[in-house]
Amino acid sequence: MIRGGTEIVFLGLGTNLGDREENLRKALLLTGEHMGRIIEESSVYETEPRGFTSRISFLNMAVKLETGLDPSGLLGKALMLETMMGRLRKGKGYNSRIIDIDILLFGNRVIETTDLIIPHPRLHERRFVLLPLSGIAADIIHPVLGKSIAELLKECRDDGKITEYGKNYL
Ligand code: PH2
Ligand code: MG
Ligand code: MG
Repeated sequence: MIRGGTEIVFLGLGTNLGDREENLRKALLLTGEHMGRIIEESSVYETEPRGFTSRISFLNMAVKLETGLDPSGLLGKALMLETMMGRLRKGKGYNSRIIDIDILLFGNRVIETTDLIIPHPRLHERRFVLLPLSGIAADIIHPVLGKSIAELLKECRDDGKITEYGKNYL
């Protein structure tokens, strides 16, 4: 617990292996059980893989969460849930994955440790993060860049293909 209080956190979820819809459903369930209370879910988007090559596109979404955990506790849970769902981490660089759970924003905190950087260091460069996030956090100000998520989306140069896959998806 952080000084007995709770914080609002935004998570990014991504999957491009196996039954992608089922993976998101399961991740949402586990997130609600282990990480905090889910307040809002974004639409789901189908997105072209960025930063590595794969024939299988991603499903990406963002989640608004209220948590009593501190950032390193929350990261520990995210990694635990990824492992519980069968994610294997291998080699360097990006690989296809059953589930990726990223902490995008943690209140307006700025954190830089060896294990954890918040806000997520590539958040503003990735349309597959900004587009879902803008649906539930358009007016939230990025605590380092000093711009809203909506502004960052407008300025984002990422031209990866994205289509809306489903609303109210659960
Ligand atoms: N995640 C990555 C690397 N590339 N591309 C898409 N479309 N969606 C992702 O979630 C994603 C990615 C690293 O976490
Ligand atoms: Mg990621
Ligand atoms: Mg990750």
